[in-house]
Amino acid sequence: FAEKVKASFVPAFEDYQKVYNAIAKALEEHDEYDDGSYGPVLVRLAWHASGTYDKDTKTGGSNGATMRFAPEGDHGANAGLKAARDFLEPIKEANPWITYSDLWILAGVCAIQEMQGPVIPYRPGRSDRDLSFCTPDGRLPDASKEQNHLRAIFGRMGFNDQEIVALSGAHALGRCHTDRSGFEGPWTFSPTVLTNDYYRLLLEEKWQWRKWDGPKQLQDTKTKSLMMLPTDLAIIQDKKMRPFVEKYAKDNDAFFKDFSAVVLRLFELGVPFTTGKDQRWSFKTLDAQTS
Ligand code: DDH
Repeated sequence: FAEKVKASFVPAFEDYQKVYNAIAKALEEHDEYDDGSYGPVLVRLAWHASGTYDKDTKTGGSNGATMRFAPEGDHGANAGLKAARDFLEPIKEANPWITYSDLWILAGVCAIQEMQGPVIPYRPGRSDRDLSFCTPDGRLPDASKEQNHLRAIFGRMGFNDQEIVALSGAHALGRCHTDRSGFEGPWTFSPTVLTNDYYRLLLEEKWQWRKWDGPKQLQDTKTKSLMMLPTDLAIIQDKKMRPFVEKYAKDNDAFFKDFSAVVLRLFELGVPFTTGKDQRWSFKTLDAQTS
């Protein structure tokens, strides 16, 4: 009988749109956090859940939500992401049918769209797995390194130079926290709105190494309020990557198009979908539903 009850509820697009709306409303309600939004940290949660993927062993990726467990939750790269997981807990409780792994990715999609980014098509199909599926530490990028490290890390996920640059534009959002990564400050003046400002500022501002006790990071000479990581600098120093930075700095539409395509791929790495690529959904933003 229990099996029958379970089988009788097959969530459809409308059910996921409802969860999307619940996340979007919670984002609006909790504007006391950080720069006024949990959006950036939700995007980072979805990225760190996905970015553990290894194409050779087909391990890691967003299927499993294994960051719920130590050791993965305690990996240095994941410091601070408990804030994002806790933010989503009431939504999981109200919608117990959705898996954590589908919920985290839906939250990433929702946060990007609600922060005025492009639509990220989505399909469910991730299942939660136990701690034996936790990935080893060291699969996510180290911000103190340079382009060869980026190529090794993102190449392992299956991404090329253009895709590394397109993904990096997410740093228009959010900030670094000294009690998380050790770095400090935002990359842009509007850290809760997705724009191509990350690329524009990277090229147009003058950057110098910050004089402080913390880890090596850059600051803009004009306002000294913005930051760049060594890995951010690497994408303009690299001859092959820099043209993509220039392209996205000039053309926000091109950035949005490529960002949507590459984030979609990132969020689907390693997921054994039973539905086809033609069955992805596009959620409506809260604004689009009320106007
Ligand atoms: Fe990132 N990122 N990221 N990042 N990231 C940090 C914050 C945020 C690197 C290091 C850091 C991506 C790529 C890279 C976001 C999204 C994405 C912080 C600061 C560090 C350090 C954490 C803290 O102190 O709270 C490095 C290195 C790379 C790389 O090598 C390319 C990608 C691909 C994404 C993505 O989403 C597609 C977001 C959003 C944040 C802001 C989080 C927050 O709490 O605010």
